[in-house]
Amino acid sequence: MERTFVMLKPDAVQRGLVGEIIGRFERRGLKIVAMKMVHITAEFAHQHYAVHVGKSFFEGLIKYITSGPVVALVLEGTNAIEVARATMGATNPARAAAGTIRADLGLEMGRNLVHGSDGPTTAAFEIGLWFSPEELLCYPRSVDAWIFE
Ligand code: DAT
Ligand code: MG
Repeated sequence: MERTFVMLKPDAVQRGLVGEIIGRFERRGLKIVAMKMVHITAEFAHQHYAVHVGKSFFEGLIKYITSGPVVALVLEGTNAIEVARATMGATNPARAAAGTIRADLGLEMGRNLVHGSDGPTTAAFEIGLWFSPEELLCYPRSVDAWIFE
């Protein structure tokens, strides 16, 4: 069982797509183990996107991600990191496969609706940055036996 960090970016909130996007992760079987709505500061955004400091798109990315509230989630399930990224689609919505969140709901790289951790190290860092241990809830679902073999 694996955990990943997912964020619904300000465009997802503004466009009323929160339910649609979370629903896609839920329907895949991923379990929500933490969730909150936050309007992050530029300082916090710099921490979250520290790996992209100095890149040409960095300032625009910080402006976008701090432009309104976001919804932060921790999702749990088999191969959660890979599965969440596959559900989101490629970074550029123009190249994302049909059926993914970014392809079905977006058009441009700078308005690509969602973020998902890209590996186990990133997931551990991002979950720790966004949530305290008490905010991560451990609970069984009655359907788990029909989702996890
Ligand atoms: P991802 O969000 O798919 O993990 P990333 O970590 O490489 O992609 O980049 C973080 C975000 O920055 C991405 O969601 C959109 C933006 N971004 C990345 N590369 C970009 C580029 N070349 N031009 C504009 N925005 C870019
Ligand atoms: Mg990334």
